[in-house]
Amino acid sequence: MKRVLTIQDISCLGKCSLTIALPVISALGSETVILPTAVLSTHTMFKNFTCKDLSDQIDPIVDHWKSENVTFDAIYTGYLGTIEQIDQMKRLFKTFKTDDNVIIVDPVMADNGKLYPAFDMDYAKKNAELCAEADIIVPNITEASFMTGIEYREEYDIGYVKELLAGLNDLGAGISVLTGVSLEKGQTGVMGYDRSTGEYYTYQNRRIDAAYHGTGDLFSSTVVGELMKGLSWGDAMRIAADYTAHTIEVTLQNPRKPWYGVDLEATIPELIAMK
Ligand code: PXL
Repeated sequence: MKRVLTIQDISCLGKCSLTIALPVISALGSETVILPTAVLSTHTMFKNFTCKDLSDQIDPIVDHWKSENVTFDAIYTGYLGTIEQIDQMKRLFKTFKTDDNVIIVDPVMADNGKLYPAFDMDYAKKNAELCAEADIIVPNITEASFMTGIEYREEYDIGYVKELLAGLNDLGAGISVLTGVSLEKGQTGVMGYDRSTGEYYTYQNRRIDAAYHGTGDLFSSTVVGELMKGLSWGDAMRIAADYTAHTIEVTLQNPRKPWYGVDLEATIPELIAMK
């Protein structure tokens, strides 16, 4: 069985970060090891959330695992809280990176042209440094624009997407995947660039007119789980995009849908069967 380490916050209520990564990656058949970076009462789209930073636990936990000779087939980082934590991730990567394992960085910090409440431009620049050390990065267009310094646009063509991918490639990651890329009206999906082959990958599916929190985490966690099953990165992206869209649709059909996240519990059985 593959072993995945995922490092993100625990938002106790809200369905994002670890409360998505843990069920999804486990359901896809990998042992999922978690390193919580903070405990929040809810995700940061609620008002008055509490937050206990766990930075002081990260290095001792890494040291303990090292002393136990623990190894990981994948290391996947999502929402991190501070610049210091990004430095801690760099140390963690150095400790656990091997020739065979894969580092996936989702530089969670922004969407729809805006940084999330906790972050500023220094944080965005620091995230760009972390992306440089990854095998695969999965920013959305907003995050890519903050990290590359390329202007954020709501209306764009494939030329703009390629410009962003070139900027991401310059950061240094192996495979850069942009999420939330809409190349045709009514469609949305991903476009990626693989530095080792010079090839682009594009996948579009139907665009659903609803924005839910945590769907980026759902996408990335699915990619990680599918990669661990041995799928190519292109197939992993396709399944993750389809699964995310389907879960949003199922959530919209729930008359008692919560505003703060998608009903992944309803769709996990289907995810397991997706090919
Ligand atoms: O889904 C990304 C995410 C993860 N964790 C926390 C968040 C967010 C987005 O706002 O607030 C705490």
